[in-house]
Amino acid sequence: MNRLIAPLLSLAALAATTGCMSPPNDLDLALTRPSAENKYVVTLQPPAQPAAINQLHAWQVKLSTPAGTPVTAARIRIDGGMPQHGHGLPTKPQVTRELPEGGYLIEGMKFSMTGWWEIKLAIDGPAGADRVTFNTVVAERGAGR
Ligand SMILES: [Cu+2]
Repeated sequence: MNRLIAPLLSLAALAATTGCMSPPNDLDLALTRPSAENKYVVTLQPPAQPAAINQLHAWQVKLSTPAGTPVTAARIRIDGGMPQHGHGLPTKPQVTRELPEGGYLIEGMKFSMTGWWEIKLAIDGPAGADRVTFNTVVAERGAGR
């Protein structure tokens, strides 16, 4: 193992425990990901306009098998929060409608502050239960990203 890694890791740990909580630089913001056990491929679709802080917004999920076949009639529970702050989502978003082609509408999403949020989906479908976590960075409105 490289001898440089240990000091670098402790520096990173120090940075994580001191006040400034900017999101990690290597945060994976991919919106299409395999689920943890590779049972599904999940695409998360943010609202077309980035939502303002403390405003409700709707997201969409597309669910398919690893081979690309749309997965319908799955149950999806939504959880999440801010790992750097130790709190969850301020609301309880839910899938309110199934859309064509393995799509699902999530309503009731809200971000109460800027920064790094995790969006966690627990999926129960034909291939069994699995889960996936997405990262999203909420910026001040108009600040980009
Ligand atoms: Cu927070």
